[in-house]
Amino acid sequence: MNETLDQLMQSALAEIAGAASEDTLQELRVRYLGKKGELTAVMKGLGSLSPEERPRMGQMVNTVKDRLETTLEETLQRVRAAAKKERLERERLDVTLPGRTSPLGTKHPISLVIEEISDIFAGLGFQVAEGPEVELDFYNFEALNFPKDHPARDMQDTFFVDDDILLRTHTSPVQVRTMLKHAPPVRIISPGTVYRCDSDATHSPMFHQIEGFMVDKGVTFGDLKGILTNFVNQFFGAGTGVRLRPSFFPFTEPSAEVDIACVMCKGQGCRVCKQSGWLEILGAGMIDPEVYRHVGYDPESISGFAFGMGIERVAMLKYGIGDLRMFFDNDVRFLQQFR
Ligand code: 2NL
Repeated sequence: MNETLDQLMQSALAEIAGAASEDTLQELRVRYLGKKGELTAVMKGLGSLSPEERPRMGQMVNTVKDRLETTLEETLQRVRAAAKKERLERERLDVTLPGRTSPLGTKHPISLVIEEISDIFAGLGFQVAEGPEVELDFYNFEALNFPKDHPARDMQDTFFVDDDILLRTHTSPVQVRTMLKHAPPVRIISPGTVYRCDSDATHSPMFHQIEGFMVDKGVTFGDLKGILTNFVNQFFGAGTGVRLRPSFFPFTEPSAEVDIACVMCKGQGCRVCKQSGWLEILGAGMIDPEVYRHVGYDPESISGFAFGMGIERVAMLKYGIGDLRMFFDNDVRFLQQFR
């Protein structure tokens, strides 16, 4: 055989034999058999040989080419098999191991309290209603008899989006929307997120509220007291003391603050109730005729009561949570305790 061709073949075979990876083999294929490869160059040189030499040399080149191709292919198979074997030994998979379940999250305590309160009022004939958190001034203030210069309308308390558009400061606008849509009798509670421009250890600019109202023929202050006492006894435990104190709200007349006997000391007096034995949890009252005027109800033929409470406050009392900020820190060690 031609000496240069033989040398070429020997060095190619040696290099192929020493290749340990697919990449190296690919590089060698290009180097010898590629378009600009060394053997390809020899093939291209055949044209310059004499007609007598050409067939013999051509045949030799082809033999070398076949040999290199076969060897490359065999080596490739071997390298691949070795790599696979190595991978299988390294990546052990025990198919008999139990599967990894994705950990289940927990409901947020605020959601749990909203659900529990909603369930209690559902049992008393109330339906749950929801509404937008970005509201019109009319539903949030005007229809609820808040005078134009009422301090709650001030920039200090309300997040305004525009002159007439704001983040609702309570869920009462849901009640207004309901009354505009449905004639009495109606019994609705509206839980949800509300916003006030206030932020310190005991105030979050985003918090939660649940409001409720009932309007029908002949609804009295006695119904208000009965419904709310029933709720308190279901939520805080049978026999929890309830007390009503006169108060004021723009949208109710008369109005009352509802206190419960302190859940910590059972009315004995402690730090939580500031030694009074009582905790304020609700505001309530008979719906003011001025509200009925805005929603087209006839105050001469119907009457009703409404109430509102802060979810964070009752959740803190029920679960003994000492700091409002716990609700919004998203610490799983806190959140996982509520199942
Ligand atoms: C509180 C007091 C209250 C209402 C909310 C209400 C809604 C309509 C008409 C009349 Cl549409 N009243 N809601 C009434 C009295 C009190 O909330 O301290 N909330 C945290």
